[in-house]
Amino acid sequence: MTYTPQTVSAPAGFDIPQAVLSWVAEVAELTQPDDVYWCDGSVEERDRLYDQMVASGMFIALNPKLRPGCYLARSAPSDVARVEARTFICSAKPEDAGPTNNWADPKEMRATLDKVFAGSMRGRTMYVLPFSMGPLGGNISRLGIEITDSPYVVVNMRIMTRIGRPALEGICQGQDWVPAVHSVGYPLVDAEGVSRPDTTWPCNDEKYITHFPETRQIWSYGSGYGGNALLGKKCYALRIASVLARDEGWLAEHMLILRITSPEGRVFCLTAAFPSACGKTNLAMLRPTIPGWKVETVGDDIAWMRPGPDGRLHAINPEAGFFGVAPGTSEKTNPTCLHALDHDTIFTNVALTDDGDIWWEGLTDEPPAHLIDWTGLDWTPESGRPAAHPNSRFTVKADQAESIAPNWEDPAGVPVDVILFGGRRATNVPLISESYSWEHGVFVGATVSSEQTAAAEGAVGALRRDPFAMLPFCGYNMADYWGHWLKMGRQLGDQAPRIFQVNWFRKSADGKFLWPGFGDNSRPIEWALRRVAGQAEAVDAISGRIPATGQLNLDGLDMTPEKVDELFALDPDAWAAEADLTEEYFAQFGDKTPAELINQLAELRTRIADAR
Ligand code: TSX
Ligand code: MN
Repeated sequence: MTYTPQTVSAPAGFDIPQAVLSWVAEVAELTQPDDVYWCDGSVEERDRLYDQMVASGMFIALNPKLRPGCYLARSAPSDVARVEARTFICSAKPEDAGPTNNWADPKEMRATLDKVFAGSMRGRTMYVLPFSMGPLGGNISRLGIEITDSPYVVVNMRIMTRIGRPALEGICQGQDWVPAVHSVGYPLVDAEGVSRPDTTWPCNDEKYITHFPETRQIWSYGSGYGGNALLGKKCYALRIASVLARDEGWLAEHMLILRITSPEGRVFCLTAAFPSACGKTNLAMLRPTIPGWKVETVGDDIAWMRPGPDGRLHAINPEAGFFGVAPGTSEKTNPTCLHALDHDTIFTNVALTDDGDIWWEGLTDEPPAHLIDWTGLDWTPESGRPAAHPNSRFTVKADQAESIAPNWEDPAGVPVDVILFGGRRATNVPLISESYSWEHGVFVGATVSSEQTAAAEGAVGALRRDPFAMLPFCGYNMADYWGHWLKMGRQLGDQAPRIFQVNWFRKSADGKFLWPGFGDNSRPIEWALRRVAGQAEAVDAISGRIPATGQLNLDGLDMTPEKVDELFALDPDAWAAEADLTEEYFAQFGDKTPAELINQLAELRTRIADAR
C-alpha cells in the first residue's frame, strides 16, 4: 500500500493543512495500515467501535441493567501499567533531560522507531484522532493529533479528552498542534504477507514511550495501557506541556483542582500535587465534614496554570475524564466517584461478577463467592490472589461526577488561591503547614517524599522523593523545572497563590493513623483558606507556619489534645537528619540546583537550630 497526502482519506469539508496531511501520509507509509480512518468524535462512531470491540473480544459488555453503557477490557498480563524504564526524553543534550529521566539521543531513537514502527500497523486500521487538551477556546488549551492502531485508545481518548471535529477545525484555522503516534506493535500481517489472528489485547514485549521536547513530538510503541497509550495524558499534558510551559511562561502540573465555597459564600480555588497512592481522586471529590462548606471538582490529575489578565494564576483541567485506580474506591472512601461509575464507564482489569457487574478489592467488605478475575480465570475468596489487578482502572467522563464544578470547562480557568503539596509520611511532616514564602513553597514541593511501605519499593521507611509529584512526568531537567517555578513566583509577586504542605498519613508511635483523613481533610483546608482570607492565626515552626492553638476546626471530632500535639509534633533531631538527606538529594542535580533552594535549606537548618 502506498500512502500520499492525497490518499489518506481526509474528511470532506475541512481545509486540512498540508503539514497534517503530509504527516499522516508519512506515518501511514511507515506503518502500512490496511486503511486510514479520521475520527469525528460522534456517538455513532463510538457505538460502532464498541460493537466492533465486543465482536472481536476486546470488550465485554457489562449487564445493561446493572451497568448501562459499561464495558470491561482485560489487558495482557505483561501490559498493566506505565513503563518508566522504557520512557525516554530525547533532547539534543542529556543534561536537558536531567538525572531523573531516561535520556536517549534523538537521532538514534528516531532510527530505532523507524525500525519498530515499520509495518507495525499491517492488517489494522490506523485511526487519526484530533483532540483538544482543555476546553476549546481561551489561551490555555492546546490541540493535538494522536495516530493509533488501537480502538481501545480511541474510545478511551474520547472520554479523557475532547476529540473530533472541533479540534480538527482549530487545527485547520492554524492553531498549533502536537503530533503523537502510537502503535501496539502487533501487526496482523508480516512483511511476507502472512497473516495471524488478533488477540484481545495486542501489544509487544519491546516498548518505547518517547518524547522529543525540541520538536514537540510523541512516539509510543508496544503498549496499549493507560499513560503509555492515551498520549494526551502523561505524555502530552505533562511531559511535552511542561516544556511548552517553561518556554512560554506557564505551568503544566500533576495536580488536582478544587473549587471550594465557604459558608459565607466566598469562592476559593485550590490545586494539589500528591505522589501516587495518596488518594488524589478521593481528595478531588471530597465531601467536607464541616458544615456550610461546599467542595466541587474541576480536575483530579492535571492542572495547566497561566497568569491571567488580572495577574493571578488561572488553572484549567486539560482533561475531560478520570482514568482512576479502581481498587480502594468504595461507598466509604469515595461515594461520589463510585456513583459516577454507574453508567457509561470503561473498566480495565477489574474482576467480573456472575451477573455481569464489576468488583475490585475494597469495593465491598465481603468479596463475592465467585468472580472471573482480571486474567479471565475463575476466582474465589480462597484463591489467594487479587481478583482485580491493583492498577486496574475506570475511564469515565468528568461530568458524570455529581461534584463537578459548574465552571469546570471555563476556558479562562479558575484563579488559584492555594497550592498544596502532600506526601505519604508516617513521621515528621505535620498535618498542615504554610510556607513562609513562594521560595519556601518551591523548596517544599521540590523535597516532597513518601516513606516506602512495601519491600518491593526499596528499604521500608526510606524516603522516596517525588518532587512536585512530577518525577516521572517532567519533560526536562528537574532542577531547571524548579528554576522555572521560582521565576513564575517572581512574575506573580504578591498575586501568587499561597503554598501549604499537608500530610494525611502521619502515624502514632503504635502505628495507628493519627488523622481520620477523607472528608475531615476539609478541616486543614478550611484553615488554609481562612489564612488566605486573613481569618486564621498561625505560629512559626520548623516546617512552616502551623495552626495556632484552637485555630484548626476540630468540632465534632473526638481527638484528644495529645493526639493533636502528635499530629503537629516537630522533632529538631529528626528534621536535622532529613535536612542532611535533602542536601544529598540536591547534590545529584549538581550546580543546576537553584541557589534559592540551597538558601531555603540553610534557612530550614536555622529554624531547626533555633528550636533546639
Ligand atoms: O484517599 C485517602 N485520603 C484522601 C481523601 C480525601 N486515603 C486512602 C489511601 C490512599 C489511596 C486515606 N487513607 C486518607 C486520606 O485522607 N487517610 C488514610 C489513612 C486512614 C485510613 C483509615 C482510617 C483513617 C486514616 N480510619 C478508619 O479506617 C476508621
Ligand atoms: Mn496521575
